[in-house]
Amino acid sequence: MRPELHSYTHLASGKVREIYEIDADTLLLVATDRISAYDHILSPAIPDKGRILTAMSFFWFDLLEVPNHLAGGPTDERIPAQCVGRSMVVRKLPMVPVECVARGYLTGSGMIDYAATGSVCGVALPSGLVEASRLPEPIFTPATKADQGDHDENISFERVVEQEGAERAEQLRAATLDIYGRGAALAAERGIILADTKFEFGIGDSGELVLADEVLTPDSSRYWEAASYREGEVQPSFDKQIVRNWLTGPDSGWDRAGDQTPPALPADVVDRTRARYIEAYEWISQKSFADWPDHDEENA
Ligand code: Q0Q
Repeated sequence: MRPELHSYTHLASGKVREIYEIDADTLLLVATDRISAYDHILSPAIPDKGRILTAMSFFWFDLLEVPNHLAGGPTDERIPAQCVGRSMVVRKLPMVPVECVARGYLTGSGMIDYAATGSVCGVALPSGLVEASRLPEPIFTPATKADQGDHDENISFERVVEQEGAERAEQLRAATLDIYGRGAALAAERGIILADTKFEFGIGDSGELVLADEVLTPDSSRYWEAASYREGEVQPSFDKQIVRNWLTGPDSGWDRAGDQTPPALPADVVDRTRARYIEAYEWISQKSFADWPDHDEENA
């Protein structure tokens, strides 16, 4: 018999995820089906988005073989029935308060910083780069975690050294670039450009870095379809472009510059977006999403 979700203490909500305390040493990370775009939580939710992105994290944790915070599998008995397939049972760790971002391509806040300073987080880049340029090599561009609703603030490596010490800062940079490089290489073989990603690390009992949070998902990374990559223009998001195009197109009646809440997404936009998330998982993992666990009706 699985425990009820309400038997756990709710600790925090992210835009699309929830975190609960199972006991003094263990947390439950629950991915919802919510989708966010243009800093709004949209409705309706995308069916199975939480399961698909959880399946992705489990795939990457298994493949990467680095110390991580998982404390159970996708059907662990501590997972409430309705959360099976979209939850991770994880070790509660002291978390490093640095958003560890790796960038292989220039876009987003990195492009803005580069246009203004020729560098990103103090890392000087060659002149002449444009939107979506592939960087000569991936760079570590840390950020401080913003409150929900605000954007993270890019900081320099020197700031990380001041905050965490030189040895820890070097470990964070090395681990971030190593894991990103391996993930991006595999994704590229399978038709997806991981343009950038954000990791969170905890500290293990022996002081070692432990990879935590979600890993290399479309919510923590920019996913671009390699076949349509064109340097010099903003790339379509593999997973969110269908939603963005509808919201900013003629049919939604929504003005992104206004303060209105976005209208509900039409069923076909929801369906096609769900299909894109499944595609992303199946292309990268070479597994069928149909085999991934779902809510546990028998042991509810
Ligand atoms: C922890 N979060 C993220 C979050 C709101 C997720 C704290 N193993 C851990 C983890 C993890 N992962 C965390 N704390 C201690 N040990 C993860 C940002 C926030 C909802 C879901 N916050």
